[in-house]
Amino acid sequence: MAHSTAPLPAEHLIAMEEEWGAHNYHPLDIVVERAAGAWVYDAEGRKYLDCLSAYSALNQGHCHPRILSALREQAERVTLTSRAFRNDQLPLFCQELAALCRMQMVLPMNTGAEAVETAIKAARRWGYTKKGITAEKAEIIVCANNFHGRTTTIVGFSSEEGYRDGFGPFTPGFVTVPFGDVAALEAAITPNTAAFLFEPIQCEAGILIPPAGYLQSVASLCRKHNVLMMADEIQTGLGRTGAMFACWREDVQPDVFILGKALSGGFYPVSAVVSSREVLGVFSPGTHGSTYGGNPLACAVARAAVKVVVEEDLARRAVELGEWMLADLRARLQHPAIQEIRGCGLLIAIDLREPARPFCEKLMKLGLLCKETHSHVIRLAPPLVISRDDLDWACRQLEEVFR
Ligand code: IF1
Repeated sequence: MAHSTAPLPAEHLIAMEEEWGAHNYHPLDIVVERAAGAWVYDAEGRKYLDCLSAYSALNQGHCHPRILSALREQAERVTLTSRAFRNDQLPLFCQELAALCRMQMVLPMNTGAEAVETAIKAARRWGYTKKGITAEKAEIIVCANNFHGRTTTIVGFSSEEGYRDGFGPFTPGFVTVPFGDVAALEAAITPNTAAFLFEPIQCEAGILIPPAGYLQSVASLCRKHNVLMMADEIQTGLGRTGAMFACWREDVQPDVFILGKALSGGFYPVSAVVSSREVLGVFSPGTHGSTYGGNPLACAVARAAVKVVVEEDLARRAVELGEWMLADLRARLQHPAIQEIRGCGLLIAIDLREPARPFCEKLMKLGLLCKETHSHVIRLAPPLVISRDDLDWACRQLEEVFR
């Protein structure tokens, strides 16, 4: 039994996970065994079109061959040095990512939440050392219905009770304003405000797209009051919304980009804070770090993942396929349960008047994987490498479910 014989049946694996794994998720009961591009396969040989893409971590598709070979090659040379020593991938990763973002400096971490935490630390230190905020008084403004991760500090400023309940006490220093409301933001700014942390499109909140001009107004407010504009583009960045970064759709360059997910194309957790020397320069040796952050394997994988986004022109694919899909769905789906269909690039929401989960379960049976968000929204975010034919097939399955 020590060697792989017959694979365990799906029900067995599910029971095992329920017994031995913590129950912090309620996944659909498909046990994925392998995947390629936009398709995933279970052990019984059934195939499913992935319209979630691990929440946009798989913009490049599953197991992209170029990223895979970068991973393989690097894994055979050196994977981890720790930052106690230098490695030959980190400088290239930093230079290439800074150039992509039109920024000056990169601070690599691993998960999205860690990058958000890093940006919070940078903003506070910048507030004290550059803006002159009184010690311990720095405030960071965040939006209602935000999603920035799961650490205690981050869930502390979540407005979702389910993310917070039982995890307090929380870190002070955060102020909440409604998303998309410029006047509320201006009213909340005080001399102690170090930064405004936001998602350009609120994904977990239900794919909420702010009013046109919002990001421009936020940028000028932040400039006027010397407040750092910190865009969490962990989910919206790297092509998803039809531009390299969602902020760029409004020609806005924030002070800080926070990146993760597709930065490594699904192979390995890589995140980063990308900003100016003025902001990231607040970190001196010993003031921040991570064992795995900036390791050579992560950097090699991320360099390849970013190259794929650029060279395969994934942002352009997201615009073209997204516009087509949105129009197609609006024309095809006429069902009383549907309140609105909206989207930006290949980030599309079907907003329902009733719970979305039963629809997601029906779609799974038809071979289409997606995930509800905020109970009433079906979120569609296929890999950006998906073909027009596969996308057309997805639309037809949706038509079937909303017949
Ligand atoms: C889960 C949600 C999505 C993010 C933004 C930071 C992070 C995330 C904008 C943290 C992470 C993930 C986490 C994952 C599910 C997923 C999610 F439904 F929970 F809200 F995508 F919409 N900023 N989002 O979207 O990044 O630390 O996870 O690497 O189950 O918590 P992370």
